Amino acid sequence: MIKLLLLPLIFVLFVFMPPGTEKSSARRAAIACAPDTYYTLAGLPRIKHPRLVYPDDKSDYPLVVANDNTIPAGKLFNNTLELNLEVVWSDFYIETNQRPGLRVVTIAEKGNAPTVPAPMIRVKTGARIHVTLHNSLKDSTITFFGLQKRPSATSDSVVLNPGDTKDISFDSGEPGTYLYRARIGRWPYAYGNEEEQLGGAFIVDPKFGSKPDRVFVVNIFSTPIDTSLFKNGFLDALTINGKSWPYTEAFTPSVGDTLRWRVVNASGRPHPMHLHGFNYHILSLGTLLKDSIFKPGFEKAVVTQTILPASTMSMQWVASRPGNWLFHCHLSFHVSTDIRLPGMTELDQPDTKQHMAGLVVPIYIKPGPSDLISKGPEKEISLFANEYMTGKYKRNGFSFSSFFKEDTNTLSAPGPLLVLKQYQPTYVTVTNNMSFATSVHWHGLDLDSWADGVPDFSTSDGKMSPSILPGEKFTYKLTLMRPGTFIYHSHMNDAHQVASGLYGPIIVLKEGETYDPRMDHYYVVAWKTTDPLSIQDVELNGSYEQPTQYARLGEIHRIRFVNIAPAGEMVVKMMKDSTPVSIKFIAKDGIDLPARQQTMIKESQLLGVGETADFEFKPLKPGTYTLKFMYDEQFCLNQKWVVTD
Ligand SMILES: [Cu+2]
Repeated sequence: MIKLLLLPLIFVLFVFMPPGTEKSSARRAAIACAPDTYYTLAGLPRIKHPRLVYPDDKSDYPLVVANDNTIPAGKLFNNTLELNLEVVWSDFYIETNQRPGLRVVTIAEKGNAPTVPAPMIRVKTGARIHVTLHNSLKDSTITFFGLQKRPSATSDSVVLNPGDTKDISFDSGEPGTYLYRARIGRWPYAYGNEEEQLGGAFIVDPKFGSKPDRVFVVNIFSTPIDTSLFKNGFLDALTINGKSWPYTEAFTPSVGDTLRWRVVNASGRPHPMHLHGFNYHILSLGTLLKDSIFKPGFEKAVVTQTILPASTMSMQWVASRPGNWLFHCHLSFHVSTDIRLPGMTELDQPDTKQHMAGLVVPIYIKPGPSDLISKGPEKEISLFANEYMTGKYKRNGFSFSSFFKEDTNTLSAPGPLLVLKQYQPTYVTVTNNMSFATSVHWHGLDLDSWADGVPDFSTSDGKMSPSILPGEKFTYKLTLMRPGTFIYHSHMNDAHQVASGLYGPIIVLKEGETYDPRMDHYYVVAWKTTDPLSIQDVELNGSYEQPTQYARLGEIHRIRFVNIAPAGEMVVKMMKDSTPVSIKFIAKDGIDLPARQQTMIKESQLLGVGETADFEFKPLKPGTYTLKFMYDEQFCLNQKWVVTD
């Protein structure tokens, strides 16, 4: 029985977590600080493991080159792309070539160095593609996926036995953002194990070409290692275009630049991709073999979009304000320093405070004018960050009062709701009453970079968001450009600090609007630990069971959903008995959907970490309803609604 109950969770964990990272996070009682001992590469203590390589060791394998996806692979002859790809063993340095790396299987264009991501295939629609594939591995079969015409409902694969060479030809098919990938072994589907770095972009441009863009490919490698050798328990490489933060490519647009990005998730895990400080429009969402390009006017504006395994997104945004910003995966375990390879932290300079790693891209927008509007009287808010014990859990949480009492609910997660007004200049002073440093990010808000809360990084107007040390405080200025549902949360060692309770909801009201908690409801999903063992470890508004909600026939209730758990995607739906009831999807990430994008839905899209979504519920029949927040059919949180006339 226990096993049956756990099965859905095990499934959920497998799908959304890199193995090992959640456990290693849980073992860390406090934030991951750099150790007191620092090494040079020559003096670094070494672990002997067939997959771990050190740059000063002798190696017979070629060095992987990080592929920034600016140059398509192959050569075009008479509208046919001639491509020669080879699967090889290689040495892959995901931070710098002076730090530990991994021995992994990768793809090279014949005659060139292997690359991660795999060489980009990019042609115009109507082109033919002729690929020669070679498997140089002596003992492993390789299966290629995605080398076929688009769109397609069925996935073709090409299997190469050790030493095999094969030739295939196919038409490009329809324009779009796709991917191809290979796996070690003989497999019926495109992803599963994470023993390789074998995914690449596959772009088909329209006949007259695409506007200038950049292509990002996410790859994941993860293999277990004995915890007696390395306490994190896994050797991981989570990379964007072949590099891991802080060594990912930096972007330096000017104010006013329009950026078009294609994001290809070649990994087997979902990534909620979050842009700081700005919203972006989703131009398309695709898979290995099919792309959906949205018509003008139907391109949703968001700050976070979950890209599912072996899926793609293209996006566009305007760099409308100067400063330092991030585009990153919001899944805490994909940006945690726990995913760094052994020795990386020890090689950091003593004055660097790494609190992120993995899937993070920095954006440095050059000095220029700002698009922000602030007007009306100033508002000041005090927030205190506290630590306390509840049962066996060490918890943290925000409160309005400095006198936190553990036996009241006032300090527990989520932090207090901040009801703010559009355009009102709002100053929030955060006082750190905890024993470790923190920093607060105002997720989804358009604001000045210096107030964005990425510690020792967010910078503008000569000011910077600091690491707020124990006993210290810092005042952030919030600018509130849009009414909607937002989040505040720690942006320091997220996997630990967010899971321990340092998060809360923000509602921004339109000018002149008032907040009516009887009609306007927020639901914040988070976890009690980084390692939940049952659904009771998932928190909805800080607890598991929710009080019954009451509504009258014909009333319009607003349901605001916030996902700030360390990992996992949920759907929201309303049921009456066992039948789904339509609710209206009205806003995403604090951005009202234009009327033509509002839809009546029986189940929301998957909403991942760092996503918010608003719905309207207008009951038309009396009776008992259930509002459901679901990881899957069994693993879900419910709230009873009683509707009377
Ligand atoms: Cu991710």
